[in-house]
Amino acid sequence: MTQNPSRPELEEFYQRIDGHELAPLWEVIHKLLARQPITRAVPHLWRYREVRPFLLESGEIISAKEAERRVLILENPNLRGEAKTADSLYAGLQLILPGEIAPAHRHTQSALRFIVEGEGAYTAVDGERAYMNPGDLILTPSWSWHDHGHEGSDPMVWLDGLDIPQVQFFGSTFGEGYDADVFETTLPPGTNQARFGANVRAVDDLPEKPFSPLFTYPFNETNQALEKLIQSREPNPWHGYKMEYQNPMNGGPVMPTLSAFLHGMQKKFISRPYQTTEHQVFSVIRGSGKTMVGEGKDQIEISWQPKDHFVIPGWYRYTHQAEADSTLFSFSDQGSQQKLGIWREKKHEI
Ligand code: 1HN
Repeated sequence: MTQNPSRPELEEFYQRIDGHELAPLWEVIHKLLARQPITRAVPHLWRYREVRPFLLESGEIISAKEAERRVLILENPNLRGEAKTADSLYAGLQLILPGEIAPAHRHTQSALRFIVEGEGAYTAVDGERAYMNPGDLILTPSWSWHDHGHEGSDPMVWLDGLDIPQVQFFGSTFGEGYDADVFETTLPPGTNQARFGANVRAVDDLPEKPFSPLFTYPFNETNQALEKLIQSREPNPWHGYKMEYQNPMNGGPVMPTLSAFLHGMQKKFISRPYQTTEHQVFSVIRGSGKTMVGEGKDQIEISWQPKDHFVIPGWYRYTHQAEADSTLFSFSDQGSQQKLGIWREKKHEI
């Protein structure tokens, strides 16, 4: 038996096993046991003042119905062509114009919408419309029927967050269209909010699915919760004020694969450096600031304004610096990673 084999000996062996669909682990094991998580995505900022004109132009080129969904994907610079914003997350900005509809369909991917501008459009989830306003969060869990319509008078834009790469990983990507463009309305608007958003529950409504049964989280409520939190205590050194949108059934993330958060940072707040294995996409609601991502010569500065969007891939060290009183929304795969037991964070002291 030969120990310390020469390269040609190894290559000759690899060639012989190659035809049998076998490969040597020892050539790749270092990549599988990397000292740091290897994300393919890189941090990136999409400035709304640059994206918005293209979004409006897309409205002249194609209708929402023809497009199925008229969306510009926020595609990670290092994952072009893959419809990914981070390794595990998809994000896009969707435009709907007055009078348009986006037809009913359902799919295995779960989605959330965070409203960026406009009013008068609705998302219908399993037969109930949720009329949307800026800052509202709307959920369309896996396999729920959903369509969008717009009864207002100005363009409406929202951020779509989906778990597309996660579902793709399992090879479970599929969906179907509905026979009609619009799913029948069976419940009046506000029913879901009243039934599941008031901290009371019908005694025979036990959790059936691992999704929040509440599909609308209006900004006037979540923002008030954040404001009251800010008035009631000191900020968390790493997060400022950070609240998670919860599934009222169990206090957990809104959907198994997607977690959603609201962040408040007061003027001049600087967060201590933080790392987490989850991937995060941010939507700026108000204020302005900088997020420094990475370390040393690789550090990049993400300078954000309202309606800007940015991504921080997993394990990048970052710190937020608020220049004005600021409110941000984010979504991530935290819940998904926690269920798999792989989520970690590192809180740096300075
Ligand atoms: C989808 O259903 C929507 O319903 C948006 O608005 C984006 C991206 C990929 C697959 C399905 C929507 C989507 C999507």
